[in-house]
Amino acid sequence: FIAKHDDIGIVAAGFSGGQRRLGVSAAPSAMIEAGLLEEVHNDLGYNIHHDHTVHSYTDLYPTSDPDHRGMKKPRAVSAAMEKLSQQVCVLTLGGDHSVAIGTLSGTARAIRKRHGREMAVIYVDAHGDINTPETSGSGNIHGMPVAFVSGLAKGDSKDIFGWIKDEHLINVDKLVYIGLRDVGASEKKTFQENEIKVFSMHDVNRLGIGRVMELALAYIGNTPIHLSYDIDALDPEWAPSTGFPVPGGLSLCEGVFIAECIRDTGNLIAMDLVEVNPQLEVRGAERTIQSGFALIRSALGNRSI
Ligand code: NNH
Ligand code: MN
Ligand code: MN
Ligand code: MN
Repeated sequence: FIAKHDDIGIVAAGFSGGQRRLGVSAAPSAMIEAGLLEEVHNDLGYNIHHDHTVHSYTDLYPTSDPDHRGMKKPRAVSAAMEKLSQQVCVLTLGGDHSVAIGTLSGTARAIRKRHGREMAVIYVDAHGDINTPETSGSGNIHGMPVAFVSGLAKGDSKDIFGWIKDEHLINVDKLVYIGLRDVGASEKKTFQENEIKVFSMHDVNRLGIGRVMELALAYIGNTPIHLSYDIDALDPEWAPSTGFPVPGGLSLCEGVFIAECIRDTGNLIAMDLVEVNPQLEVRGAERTIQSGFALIRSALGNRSI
């Protein structure tokens, strides 16, 4: 997959409508200004396909978008993610994690069409992101992407996630979480009822990240992998500039190791990097941006030693 290719599509999905903090839409431009495209081209050696546009998808926002089943901005998020789903790219720079509705559905569909296969998803996050509109306390759709793309949450009309068809769905049997430490009671129930493979921070601390990756990759087997990386999986020490930081997270070293192990499988087909918020400058967003670079470099690059 990407490891054997020298072409890479990059989409800047500066979408922030899945939560209520401004600033997360500025992440792609902050990363590009910090030299991301040059690094991917010059240092990692890829041919970049990029439209030199930061998509905010605000042109797709409807004039009226009242809450629906508790969801905030349901039509705006739905329309934006329907569009992103059609863009199907190797690297997607978010934006908040609602962009995973677009990226996961788009990659799942493409892998079905091109290879007749179901893909695996490795979801690295402090949070479960598997609330349904009915179980969400916040109504923020960035806490629901996995529910929508796995079919656990159903859409309604076409303009409220009704565009998500079977061909877009991911299989929860091929889903692995790493880094969780802030999970709601109903999310926990969903994990148990659906026997979803979760490596929480407790598991990382108990087993060590080396063993966690062995188990995670053995569970998935030889399958194309979509890596959806929420920067808040990292400890706030390494990623302070994010909307919903949770203490007790992955060290940068552990976070990078996850990306390297996935890269080494040769099965990585797509990656999201989301929830960097350069406007939340706890200690200067530079640290968070550099951590994001390290994750991307490790997922896409070759071993330096
Ligand atoms: N679980 C909370 C919610 O559903 C928080 C989600 N926030 C995130 N997810 N940053 O990664 O609203
Ligand atoms: Mn080319
Ligand atoms: Mn998330
Ligand atoms: Mn998160």
